Formats: sequence, structure tokens, C-alpha cells
Amino acid sequence: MKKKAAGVPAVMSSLKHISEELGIWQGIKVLNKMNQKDGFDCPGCAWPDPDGKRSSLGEYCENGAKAIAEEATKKRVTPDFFAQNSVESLSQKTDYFLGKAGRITHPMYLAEGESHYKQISWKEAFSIAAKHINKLNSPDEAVFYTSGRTSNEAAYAYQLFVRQLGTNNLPDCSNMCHESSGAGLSETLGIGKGSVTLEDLHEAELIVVMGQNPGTNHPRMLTALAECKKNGGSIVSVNPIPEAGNNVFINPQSPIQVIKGGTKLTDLYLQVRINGDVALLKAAQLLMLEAEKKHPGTVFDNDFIAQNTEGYDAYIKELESNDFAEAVAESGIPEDQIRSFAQLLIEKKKIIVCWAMGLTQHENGVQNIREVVNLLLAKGSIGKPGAGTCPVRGHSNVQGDRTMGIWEKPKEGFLAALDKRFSISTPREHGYDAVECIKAMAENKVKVFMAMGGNFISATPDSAYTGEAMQNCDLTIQVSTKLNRSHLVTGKEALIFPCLSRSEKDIQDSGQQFVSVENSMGIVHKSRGNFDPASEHLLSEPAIVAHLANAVFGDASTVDWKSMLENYDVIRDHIEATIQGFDNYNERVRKPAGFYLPNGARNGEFNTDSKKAKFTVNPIPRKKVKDGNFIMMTIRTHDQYNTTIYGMDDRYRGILNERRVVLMNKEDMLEKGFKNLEVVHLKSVFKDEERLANNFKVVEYNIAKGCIGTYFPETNVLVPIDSVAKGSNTPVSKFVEVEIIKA
Ligand SMILES: Nc1nc2c(c(=O)[nH]1)N[C@H]1C(S)=C(S)[C@@H](COP(=O)(O)OP(=O)(O)OC[C@H]3O[C@@H](n4cnc5c(=O)[nH]c(N)nc54)[C@H](O)[C@@H]3O)O[C@H]1N2
Ligand SMILES: Nc1nc2c(c(=O)[nH]1)N[C@H]1C(S)=C(S)[C@@H](COP(=O)(O)OP(=O)(O)OC[C@H]3O[C@@H](n4cnc5c(=O)[nH]c(N)nc54)[C@H](O)[C@@H]3O)O[C@H]1N2
Ligand SMILES: [Mo]
Repeated sequence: MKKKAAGVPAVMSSLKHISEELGIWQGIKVLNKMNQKDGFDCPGCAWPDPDGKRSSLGEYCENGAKAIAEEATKKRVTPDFFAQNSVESLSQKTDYFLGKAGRITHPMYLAEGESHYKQISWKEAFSIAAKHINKLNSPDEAVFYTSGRTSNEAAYAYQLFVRQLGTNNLPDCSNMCHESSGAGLSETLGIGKGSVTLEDLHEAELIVVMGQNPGTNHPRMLTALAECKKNGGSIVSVNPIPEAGNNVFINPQSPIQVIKGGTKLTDLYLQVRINGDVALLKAAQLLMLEAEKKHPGTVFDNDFIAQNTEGYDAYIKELESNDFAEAVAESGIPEDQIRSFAQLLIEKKKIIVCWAMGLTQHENGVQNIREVVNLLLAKGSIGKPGAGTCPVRGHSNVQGDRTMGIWEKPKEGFLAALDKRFSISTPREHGYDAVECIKAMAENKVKVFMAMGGNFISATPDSAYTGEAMQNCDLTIQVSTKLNRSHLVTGKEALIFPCLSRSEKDIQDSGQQFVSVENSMGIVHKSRGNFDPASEHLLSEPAIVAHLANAVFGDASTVDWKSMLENYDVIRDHIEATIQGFDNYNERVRKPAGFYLPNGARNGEFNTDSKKAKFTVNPIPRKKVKDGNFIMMTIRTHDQYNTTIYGMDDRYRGILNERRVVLMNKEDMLEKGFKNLEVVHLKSVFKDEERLANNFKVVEYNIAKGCIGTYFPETNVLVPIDSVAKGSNTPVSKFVEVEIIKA
């Protein structure tokens, strides 16, 4: 198993991917523009860029380089490609093959009953879409999905179009991602976003990384962790597997570190059982409470609690009702390690908790986040420098899309502002989220499904069920840069709208445009493509929305779509007028490093109904699996971006050339009589339902006992559609009960 992340192999790997896709010199040119103040935002993750100096060697990581190689590839999916490959034959190919086929060059149409996509003009494409949309019995028969790469400008225009049409059916990838964070944080702290800045991470005395694999998914976060260490901070990582990046980090841009061997990051690794996090937090907080009682005022921040919070008594009462030994046992972590963890929590005053999918994709995902908040509130570790909440976002603009109104449950104030600004009457009834949308499709309630990016079919749970549901639609429309499975599992008719990528020049009537994005820490900044489009037939995402709106509403529209299309400054003016925090948007977004959006929790202001931060009661989840069954988490390899498969290796975990694997504890293997690389089948059991995925290789791995790990999206077929988080409806992708069957 790999103990070090990044370093020289990472540089080699980035260059390999880049040179394969675009040739070495073009590749280096592209990389040098990425995340620079005059360049484009990395299409990878949402980790922020430093406000001040940026590395002249490039602000990117290995996986950012892979993301851009994938998007700036020289390979093309042309009308000829579609003529040679039927939808049926393409659907037999792997996700890896589909992704590697290249950039889509022309609008394409799959007519009802046809076997092949055919080239179509944009005008015809919009008119087919408009015909379907205009003949719906109700706008609620259409659904408009968004993946988190879409820029603020495109997202705003898109939601406006959808609400002008008359529905709030705006599910997004967030529904499957950080929705539990948004729900848990809004309720307790009054804002659904994290509270910390990059500076805070540098200043923190203790950073707890829970349910996250930054070495792979947010590599630039390692630089911040290393900085924290340099300043004397401690890092604890809580994970069923010891992820490489959580251990030692070598900054590939620091030649000295490459030679010396890097910074040891994790001081304490806690091998939690899958979903043992609340139990761990309870055990640690019981020890904190004990220490506080012995030396009052030294552990908890009682002033902060008295002035800024409510619900403390109920929280303490529930905490004390837990049995320490039982909490320890439930967490799966040895008691002495929990005591070491608690000691750090007792001593340190500036604490940050970072988390990602390991906490959110659970039935009790919202409760996980609320318990993290309890811990931080007890320590007064919020609303001050070096402390706070850090949900580490996924897609590079997923947070911005939500700020722009991509949400099925919009707030009244926002809708009222849209109504006023555009003289429209937006609908008040909430729309479908991702899971509700799939169920509605299964019930034949959805006739048109449109996706602004993403790969809905592969990203959603219960692949077989979802695939059938999707085929009930009359028309599916995918706005995409690259080919994926969602182009192949379609409605009766299907359209592909090929679009510009982030790194490409976007020229409209008023000249070259830029867009803006919001990163994981609420900084809004500009992103401007520099390269020639992959094909002359591509449209930008805002242009696609404007043309579609024009085709649907014609002259009857009270919204002036043309002016927005001509100049994105106009879209930004609309944003400024309808969304808080965007004053002087057009001016401030042009500043080199952008600007911070207001964040109450960061300043110690809690915009909850009572204006207080809230302690909550979150009992230890006691969900058990049947004897002999396993708890399965579906995770990402080092060589993929969600459903885009860059390569077949998972280098940091030492797994090469195979994705259908089951990471399994040695003792569990012994008990089951499995040999390394033995082929098995997986059967998920949920209520009285069974789902099967065949032919996986068992790989002996240092993973918590009773737990197994498999890769997303191969095992999405095993994730039951009805297994969702309470309060966020997020599919439970990290806790799937499975039976492992010898092949
Ligand atoms: N290169 C690359 N970068 C990406 C992505 C990508 O696919 N590739 N995806 C982007 C997106 S959209 C997102 S949301 C993020 C995802 O970033 P992550 O959340 O880091 O991604 P996952 O692979 O889902 O990893 C979840 C981690 O949680 C651990 N885990 C699982 N269950 C539990 C649990 O019950 N408790 C605890 N404590 N840990 C658990 C797993 O072992 C794993 O380390 O990354 C973003 N960045
Ligand atoms: N089992 C399991 N399922 C999961 C997860 C898990 O951990 N386990 N994670 C969930 C999470 S966190 C997320 S965020 C979702 C991800 O769900 P999605 O966001 O829907 O999926 P992606 O794979 O990121 O989408 C990739 C596609 O986006 C398109 N694309 C790329 N760039 C652009 C662009 O600039 N514009 C446009 N229009 N299209 C573009 C390309 O065609 C590419 O094929 O998956 C979720 N599903
Ligand atoms: Mo995500």
C-alpha cells in the first residue's frame, strides 16, 4: 500500500495523461494557464486557489492535469463516429472507452426507433426540444438536471429558463453529494456552506479529516495540511482505510521536498468502522465532558456556548446517556486511540473538521454533520480564525450552482426577486431532487429530461432501475463535452448538445466572454478560456440556454434572452439584482483573485430562526447487517473523475489495471475462505430486495473489519433507490449491505 502522495510519480503521471491526449507542448501550455489569475478554473475539484501568490510552476495537481487532459484532448467524436457505431454497440463498451473517444463535435439526434445518432443543425435541435417542451401537459413533466461544472452565468440562466417555464424540477449532483452537509449546516449554523478559509486551515491547531480522501480527490488540500503542520498544527484522519494522501505529502513543486521525502501529515489515524463516526465523536465528547467536569472552563468554551448557542442542555443530557465502552465498540477504534484523539480535542482551541462523502452518503448523513457541529460548538471552534467547518466540495462549481438557484427547494425571497426582476411568476411548489426524479420517471410522470452536463445514468443509484426509468421519457437532452453512458440510455428520442469546455474561448457578439465560479470556500472568481474550441459547431452553455429559451418562448418572452447571450455582463447584472452578496459583481469579479461571498458562520453570526447556533441530539446509529454480510462503501480510485475513467489503476492503493475489485480485510478473507484475487459476486440486500453485480476480484486490504470497499460507478447497480439519507434524500452510497458469494 502506498504511504506517500504526490511527488515525482504524480508529475510523471500528469505529463503522461496530458501528452497522450494533447501532445506534450500544447499540454504544458494548457497546464500553465490553469488556476492562474488570468486563466481558467481547473475543471477538477472545488478546492480554492491561494488568494495571494500563485506558483509560477502552475497551480494544479496530478488529478487536475488529468481532468484537463480529458477535456482538452485532440480526439473527436464526430458524426462519422456515430455513423459507424450504433447506440447499442456503444452501450456494450466500458465507461473508460466512451470517455476516451474524445470531444463531441456536432449536435446529434437519435430519432425514435433509430439505431444511430445523426447529425442535426442547432436550429433543428432546438426546435425538436421546444416542440416536446411546449406540448407537455404541465411544466412539471420536464426535469432539468445540473452537474457541478456549470458556471455561475450558465447556471443562473438555466434556472431562470426552467422557472420561467414554470417548474422547480432542478435536481443536481449535489443531491448525491454534499446535500447532507447543506441540510445539517443550515439547520445548526444558518448557512449551508463551510465557514473556513484557506488561511484558517493554515492557522488551525487541529484539523480532523473525516470520510475524505484528499490525496486523490482534493490533492491541493495537502498543501494546506502541510502548511498547518509547519505552523505546529496536528492532523487526525478518520477513515476505514489509511488513505495515502492522509499520510505523507510531497509537494511536487518543491524540489527539496521531493528529495527529502516530504511532510508527514497524519499524526493520528483512526480506523473507524464504516458509519462508526457518530460513535467515535460521542466517545471523544464523553471524555471531553469528563475533563471539563474535572477542570471547569478549560475544555469547553462556556462563554461562547452561553452567548451564541442553544440546545446545550439537551445535547449534554443525550451525551451522558451514552455508555462510553459501547460507543468505543461501535466505532471499531481501539480505546487508547480514542483517548489520544480526545486529548487533542481537550487541549486544542482552534479546531477544523474537514469532511466529504464518507460522512454525507449515509442514512444518518445529516446527523453526522450535526454531530461534527456539536463538537465544534462545544469548543467554541467556529466563527474565529483557525477554526470551523470545512465540507470539502466536489465539482468545481457545485457550490456556485446552488448559490445561483440550482435547487429544487428554492427560498421564497429568491423567487420573489426573480418575479420582480423579470416580470414572470415562478412556481412555488418544490421540484424533484435526483432520487425523486428517477422515481417520477419510473412512474411515467416525466416526459422530457435535460441534463446540463454530468452523467446522470452512471452517477445515480440503482443503475438497472434508473436505466429503465430514463427510457420512459419521450425526449432526453444531454448538454455535454464528452461521450458517456447517459447518451446511450435515453428516452424514445435523444439529443446531444455539444458545448464548449472551460479552457476554450467563448466569443459572443460583444466579444470574448469569461464566466465565474465559486469554490469550496465561497470565493467567486473569474474563469476565462484561452484555447480554440474543439469544434466550430460548439456553443457555450449560456448560449444553449438562451437559444433554447428563445425556441420555447419565442417573442412572448418577458425575459430578454438575447441581451444575456450577447454579453454575460448582463447575466451578472441580473445575478447582482436577485442574489445577495453580489454587489458590484461585474467590477469585483474582474479583480484578479475575485471576492468572498458573505458568510455568517465565519463571522460568528448564525442566521438560524433564533439567530443562535444550535446543538442537536444525534443518537449513535445502530444499523446492523446480517451475520456474515458486509458493509460496502463505493469509492473513487485515483484514476477517475466521478464517472469519467482516466485509467484502470488506483496507484495510491497499489491496485493496477482492474476496477472490479473488493477491498477486504485479511481476517474477513480468512473467515470466508477467500484467496487474494479470487473472483466473487456481490449481492446487495435491502429490505426484501436483492441486487446482483458479478465478477469482482477480492483484494486483501487494510480496511476495517466487516467493511469492504468497491469502486463507483461499477457498483451503483447495488445501491437501492430507496436507501437514502434522512433529511437530505442523498443515496446511501457508503453503506450498502452485501452478501459476498463465491463465483
Ligand atoms: N480526482 C478526482 N477528484 C475529485 C473527484 C473524482 O472523482 N476524482 N470527485 C469530486 C467530487 S464530485 C467529490 S464529491 C469529491 C469526493 O471526495 P471524497 O469524499 O474524498 O471521495 P470518495 O472516494 O467518495 O471517498 C470517500 C472517503 O471516505 C471514506 N469513507 C467511506 N465511508 C466512511 C465512513 O463511514 N466514515 C468515514 N470516516 N470515512 C468513510 C472512504 O474510505 C474514502 O476515503 O471529490 C471531488 N474531486
Ligand atoms: N455509488 C456512488 N455513486 C455516486 C457517488 C459515490 O461516491 N458513490 N458520488 C456522487 C457524487 S459526489 C456526485 S457529485 C455525482 C456526480 O455526478 P455527475 O456530475 O452527473 O457526473 P460526472 O461523472 O461528474 O459527469 C461527467 C460528464 O460531464 C460532462 N462534462 C464534463 N465537463 C463538462 C462541461 O464543462 N460542460 C458540460 N455541459 N458537460 C461537461 C462530460 O460529458 C462527462 O462525461 O455522482 C454521485 N454518485
Ligand atoms: Mo460530488
